[in-house]
Amino acid sequence: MTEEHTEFTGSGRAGIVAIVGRTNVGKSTLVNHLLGEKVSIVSDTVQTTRNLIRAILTEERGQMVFLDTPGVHKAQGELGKNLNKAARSAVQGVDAILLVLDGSSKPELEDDGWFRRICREEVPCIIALNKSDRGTNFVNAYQALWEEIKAEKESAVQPVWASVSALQGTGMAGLLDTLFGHIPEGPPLFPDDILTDYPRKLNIADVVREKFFHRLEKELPHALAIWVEDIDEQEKKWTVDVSVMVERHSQKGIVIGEKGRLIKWVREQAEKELYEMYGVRFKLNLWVKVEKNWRKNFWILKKLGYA
Ligand SMILES: Nc1nc2c(ncn2[C@@H]2O[C@H](COP(=O)(O)OP(=O)(O)OP(=O)(O)O)[C@@H](O)[C@H]2O)c(=O)[nH]1
Ligand SMILES: [Mg+2]
Repeated sequence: MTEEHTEFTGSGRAGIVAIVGRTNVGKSTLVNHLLGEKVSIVSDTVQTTRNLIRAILTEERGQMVFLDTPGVHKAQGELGKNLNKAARSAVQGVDAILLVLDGSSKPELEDDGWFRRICREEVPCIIALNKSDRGTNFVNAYQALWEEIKAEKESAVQPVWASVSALQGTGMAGLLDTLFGHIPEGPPLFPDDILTDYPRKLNIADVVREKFFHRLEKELPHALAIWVEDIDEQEKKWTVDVSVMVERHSQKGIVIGEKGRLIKWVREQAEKELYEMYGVRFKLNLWVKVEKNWRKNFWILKKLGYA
């Protein structure tokens, strides 16, 4: 860092960075890599992230609070619409925007939408072309699209472009330098020993949901909602009651699997990961319930934190 801090003698810079972009481009993978720890679930199913997740990075240069947002996607029903609204409103009041694109596949309508959105922003914008390990065939197409939209909107926004692979960690240090260069000086916003303020119940539910996503195909993941009812925190073991909601009776069998194999696999994988995250043993009780049309039920969405 070249600048001297005069007023603030603490640890440097502090700011909030919203990570936005189309679904599946690798926003959560990126935030996990920047933090060096898993704070947000990842899968190759669209709209994996359903809540806004705050991930907090504290180091010598200061503190950066990342908002990992649900990817914007053609809205399907109430849930899709709420996720899109959450993603769009996340950019309000932040210090910088990190727009993630998938440089290995061609621009889509949602990318166009984000370019139009950042055209109007007054805060610094950094554009990360992710998945560089898969090739950079479409980098020029994104840049051309940006120039076109910028000219059409007569925008003065000058984003910084970076090529990265969140999966392999390529370009991460450079990206972090750029981000630190664009947030203001100031004291940390959170204590320096916390990684996320995402509630424990929601995090446990997300870990379980991720395991299901790895095994379920097609539309079923979207019909699935996970809710932690209760956590009994004993010194040596935490026992957690988890509701697994599906929309139809036929889906119940799929989620449980033949001879209960699928749900057993999910339980074991989730227990293992939670042990690594929290350093305490977990016993998960998974209860499968049929809740017709929960995706359209405002109160259920609200309870799950999606509305
Ligand atoms: N090859 C490659 N795959 C990646 C990279 N980054 C992410 N992925 C994969 O892309 C898929 C989507 O990643 P996520 O991090 O869940 O994407 P997201 O943007 O958070 O998606 P939503 O939460 O649905 O908006 C996963 O299968 C990741 O493993 C990368 O740099 N290279
Ligand atoms: Mg995500």
